[in-house]
Amino acid sequence: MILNNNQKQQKPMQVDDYLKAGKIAAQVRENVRKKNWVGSTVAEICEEVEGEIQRLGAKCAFPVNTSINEVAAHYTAEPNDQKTISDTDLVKIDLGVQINGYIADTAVTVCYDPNYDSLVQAAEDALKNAISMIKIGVKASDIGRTIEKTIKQVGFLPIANLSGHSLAQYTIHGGKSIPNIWSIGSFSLSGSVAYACEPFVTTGKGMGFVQEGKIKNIFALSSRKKTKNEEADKLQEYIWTNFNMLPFALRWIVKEWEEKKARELLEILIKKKVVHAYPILVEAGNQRVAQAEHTFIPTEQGVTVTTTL
Ligand SMILES: [Co+2]
Repeated sequence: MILNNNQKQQKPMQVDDYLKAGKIAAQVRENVRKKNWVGSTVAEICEEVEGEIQRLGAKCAFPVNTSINEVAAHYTAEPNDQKTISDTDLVKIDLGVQINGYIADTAVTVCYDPNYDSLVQAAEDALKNAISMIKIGVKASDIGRTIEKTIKQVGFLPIANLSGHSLAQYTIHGGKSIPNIWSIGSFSLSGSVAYACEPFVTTGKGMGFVQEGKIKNIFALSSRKKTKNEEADKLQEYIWTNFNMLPFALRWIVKEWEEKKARELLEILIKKKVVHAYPILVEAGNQRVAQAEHTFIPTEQGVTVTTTL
């Protein structure tokens, strides 16, 4: 998950909450990895995974992303979305857990076409090699170089315009990016910040970058102001109370508002620039994309990966 909602870190980080969120995220991710999702709808996947996060005592930091094949990121199920996983699909399931706004962001790619197992492996290897070089002071550009090298060595391409990111309380993108390629204008990792590293990999036939698609089904508050529409302001208040500035899905508001009404009110909030709608991100050459992701905090000796069991 990569959304930037322009919030800056306000408080010192709470390591305990990061660790608690990370454990829950890891547990849920490993259950996702083990399960066979063929025949499941994306609505079923999202609801099951989000339900498990809540049963384990945490909140979702964003709607579960179920991005299929050439869709790299930012697809979540519409209410009752009947899109179904087939026995040749590759699905990136990206999930976020938060405790008091401290976020664990992690992802796994499940793949039912053996021809693409190596693509998934390349994403996992790139993440592993990146994590193994991290400690306080390491340059983000050097992490990008390692990710790029790992992926290109096996004939695949990193997605150049998707990157990992710093996290902050109630903020998915804390302002610093961890690139998936070598890039200029770097910074050094701090021991008092949590980051997510998320290599995305496509085939040698891909373009190696993503473009915005037409579909938008993830939203987040971008400002807070009155709209002169009482119902829309009520929805705005509901979003702020329940999700803060974090992303949400239409699925999460149709419990309180009838779907047609919810869509209307959301449209008003988008027009008034109170809510931002995030488009899906699609590989520019329409090639399949695999992803792996962990959240971590750098230390003097190395790294604490919060999203491990
Ligand atoms: Co992320």
